[in-house]
Amino acid sequence: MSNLSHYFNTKSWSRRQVLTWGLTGLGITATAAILNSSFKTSSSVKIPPLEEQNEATNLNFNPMAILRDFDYGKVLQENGRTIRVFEVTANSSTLQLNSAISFISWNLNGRVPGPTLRAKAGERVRIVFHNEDGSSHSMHFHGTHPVEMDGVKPVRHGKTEIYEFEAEPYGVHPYHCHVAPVTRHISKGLYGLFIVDPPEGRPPADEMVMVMGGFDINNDQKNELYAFNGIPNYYRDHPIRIYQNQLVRLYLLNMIEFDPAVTFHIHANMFQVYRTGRTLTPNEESDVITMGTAERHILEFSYSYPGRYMFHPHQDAIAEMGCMGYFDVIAT
Ligand SMILES: [Cu+2]
Repeated sequence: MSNLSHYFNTKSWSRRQVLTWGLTGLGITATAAILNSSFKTSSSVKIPPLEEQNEATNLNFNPMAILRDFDYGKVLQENGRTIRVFEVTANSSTLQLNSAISFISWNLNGRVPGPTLRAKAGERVRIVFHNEDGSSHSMHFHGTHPVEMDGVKPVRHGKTEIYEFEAEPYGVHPYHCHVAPVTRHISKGLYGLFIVDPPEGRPPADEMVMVMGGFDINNDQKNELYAFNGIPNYYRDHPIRIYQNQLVRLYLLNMIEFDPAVTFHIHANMFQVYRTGRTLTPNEESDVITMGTAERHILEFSYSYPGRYMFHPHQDAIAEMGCMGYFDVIAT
């Protein structure tokens, strides 16, 4: 089974889900035909149970949940067209970055990075963006779209903006706030990934998302802390469990401001690189890849031997300031 099952498998409807979604409402006049909108893993892929990894935290969100959380939106039929609708809300919240440092983030749907929005190439997507934060923000998507949908116009507190366009081209695209100063709006947490799947899907894999971010704690235009998925050193302290000999597909984005480029490196293994997610066959193989800000790739790998393996940027100073994690490879 490929990723297409996420879009076409409608068996997953449950009465409860339909009721829940129906009550949520979108405030949009449409004939709501809610198709599959939740993440379903291919039956041939095994994922270690999240419960075992979900230790009590005082965080607003759990980076372990963010890792494999894909937002497929809600599918509406409107005037004979299929539209995938996403709801995104900007707000502020305090992140406990470590035991000593709390940081007022600007975020989307209460998390840093924002939700991983996912659609299939050619689908119409509608992003309903509510700004509940005191400052003006916007959502600017990479990928192709008309200028009206480019998301550079500030959306004021209390306002809603709708961005609607065809999801093209397939690949891995960042989105981020584009209100000046953009460095500040991004480094405070207003960014995320927009995955556009190729029509034919990709082979089954344990799919995960990592977004690299930096935090400028003291407004000196430099980062004092860094993180994969919002919380410094989270995956160092809570290794990501994966299974031996099972393909991992990592959607990786660098959204670190102030540092021109970083690398990403995995230990004791090589990965296949699909640059910008724009290919179905790998462009190259390596164990370290360089990304400027907003560069992103799909990396695929599997581990042959059980054990704990580090991953981190090979700018070791950045790794030592929070961008550090482990894969915990479970014997099968
Ligand atoms: Cu902003």
